[in-house]
This record gives sequence, structure tokens and C-alpha cells, in this order.
Amino acid sequence: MRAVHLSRRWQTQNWSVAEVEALFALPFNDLMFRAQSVHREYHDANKIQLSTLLSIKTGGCSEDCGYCPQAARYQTGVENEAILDVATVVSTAKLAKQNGASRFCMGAAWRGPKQRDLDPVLEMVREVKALGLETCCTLGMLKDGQAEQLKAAGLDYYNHNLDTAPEKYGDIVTTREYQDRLDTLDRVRGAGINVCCGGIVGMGESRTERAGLIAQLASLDPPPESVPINYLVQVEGTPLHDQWAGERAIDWTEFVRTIAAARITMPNSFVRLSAGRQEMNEATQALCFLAGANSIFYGEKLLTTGNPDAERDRALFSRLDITPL
Ligand code: SAM
Ligand code: DTB
Ligand code: SF4
Repeated sequence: MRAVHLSRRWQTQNWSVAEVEALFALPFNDLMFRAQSVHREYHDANKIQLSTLLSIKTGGCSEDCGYCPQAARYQTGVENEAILDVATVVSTAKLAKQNGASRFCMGAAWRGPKQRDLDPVLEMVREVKALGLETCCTLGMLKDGQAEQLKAAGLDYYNHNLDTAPEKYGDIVTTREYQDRLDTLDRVRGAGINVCCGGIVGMGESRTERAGLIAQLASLDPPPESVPINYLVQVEGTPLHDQWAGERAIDWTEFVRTIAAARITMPNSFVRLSAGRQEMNEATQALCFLAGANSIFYGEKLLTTGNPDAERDRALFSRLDITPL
């Protein structure tokens, strides 16, 4: 199996699906050793980056993403809310900073923003940036020129996930194509914004499809600076609720393997242990950190679902001797 060369730091490694699958197939301890070795070569193994999420526009989304509680067509109990005012966003960002977050991520339940949606977001980005926080937005698909406006306002990262392998995608979302996602990522990259792009594990995909997602992400040129790996949060009312639970759920070792494969194939990226931490025990989270995850969402809420309390995360970090970046 090939080595990752230091001299090719931010270069795409062009991992094939078969090569990533071969990583997944390693004995667990060998995979962990390899992931931790790569991790130490590129990162401080005892430091974790903290991002706080805020839903700036909740619910009522026109899309049909099968996992998502914010799609208008599913009865999930999430209400359609108007966009938050800038002052509320800024005060939430201030609190996040006081609590120790270094990045503030603003999410909106849109297929993509219209210009009248984008204008208030640009103001939010300017003001959050002025607090000394890194800024991130996830607003859906971008049209020509929108990424440039976000960049000019001070946006550091744009989150747009590939979600799953190309061949699995049509089972999960039908209202837009895989290629649409790649096009938005190109626009973000073209505007000089850092790319945050990952996916979701636990949606009934095969191991080959998990490897396919990782191979796609690692083959982006250059790979995303930030790679969120979400474990599906099962929300009642969504098509994926209860489909892959109980006996049909993947084993926790398979989730840890996915983190390790992301770390090995994207050595320089921050790999974020993202949604699903509340449903995960602390020992599994610790193994994810050992496998090379070095970022989390921090604060009691993701967008509409729960996340461990900041206090609990601080206690876990203390027991693991981890400090925030
Ligand atoms: N509407 C925008 C979009 O889809 O790009 C931005 C917000 S959307 C909620 C951001 C990402 O959150 C999705 O691409 C998906 O990967 C993740 N996500 C949404 N619901 C989730 C769930 N129930 N479990 C895990 N991840 C989820
Ligand atoms: C990402 O990959 N995960 C975050 C963030 N990017 C926007 C969202 C997780 C959402 C989980 C379900 C919810 O809270 O609505
Ligand atoms: Fe809408 Fe984004 Fe949810 Fe899809 S993931 S339904 S685009 S909010």
C-alpha cells in the first residue's frame, strides 16, 4: 500500500475507491496505527479545533434530502422560521467565542440563496469576522458571483457536502444532482474561500460506498481544508428515520474506520467528528480522535438537533488531555 508523501502536502492524491477500500479492510489496530502516524506527521495530536453552529434560517426547505429534518415535505415538527436578525447572530457568535470556539458556522435551509437572502448573510459574515472569529456559511448551491460576494464580506469557509458516494446519491436526494454539488464547490474554490466538504455515514450505504465518498473527497483538487464526517442523526418524519437503526445500523468500528480513512487520504485537512456525537459514547469519540479527527461542533445544538453540552465536552477533553486550537 502506498505511502503519503510529505512533499505533496496539499496535492490531490487521487485515491481510487479500491485503494480506500483496502484501507477499510486493514485489521482495525493496523488502520488506527497508520491513521495516528499520518495524523502526528501533519497535526498536533492533542489539539482539537472547535466550531459552533447556528441555524440562521430554519425549516421550510424545498429540497428532498432524505436525512434532513428541515425539508418542508417531511413532518418532523421543525417549524419554518424567518431569517434571524443580524444582532441575534452576532450575540450568539460572541457567546461562542467566549466559550472557546474559533469558528462560527451559519447554516440556512435553502436550496440556494437568492440575492435578497444573501444580503443579510453578507452583513452577518462581516460582523462575525469583526469579532475575531473564523467565519463559515452553509447556504446550499451558489450561483455565479455569489461566492465572490461572500469572500469580499470576509467568509473563510463554505460548507457544502457531497453527502455520500456518487452511485448512492440518487437514493438520498432527487431534487439536485451530484454534479450540482461539485459545481458549487468549484465556485467556492474559484473565489478563494476554503472548502468544508464531507458527508454522512449510516444511511444504508455499503462499505464500498463509504470508501467511494472518501475517494471523491480526497480527489477534489486540492482536497477540502475541512472534512465533516457526520453520523446520521435519525429524525422522526424523515424517510431515513429508523431505516438503518438497531440490527441494520453499522457497527461503531465502521464509523471509526471512516474517520481513519479520511485522515490517511487527506492528511493535511481538518477532519471533523460532526453530527451524531450525542448518540455516540465517549469511548467511541476518543477512538475517533485517535483515528485522526481533530475538529468538532461545539455547543448544545447542531442546526435543529442536539449536540453534547459544552461543559461535557470540556470534561471529556480534560480527561483526554486535549486542548482547543
Ligand atoms: N441547505 C444547505 C445544504 O443542504 O447544503 C445547508 C444546510 S444542510 C442541513 C448541511 C448538511 O448537514 C447536509 O449536507 C448534511 O450533510 C448535514 N445533515 C443534515 N441533516 C443531517 C442529519 N440528520 N444527520 C447528519 N447530517 C445531516
Ligand atoms: C455538516 O457537515 N454537519 C452540520 C453542518 N455541516 C452544517 C449539520 C448537521 C445537521 C444535523 C441535523 C440538524 O441538526 O438539523
Ligand atoms: Fe434543504 Fe439542506 Fe436540508 Fe437538503 S440538507 S433539505 S438542502 S436544508
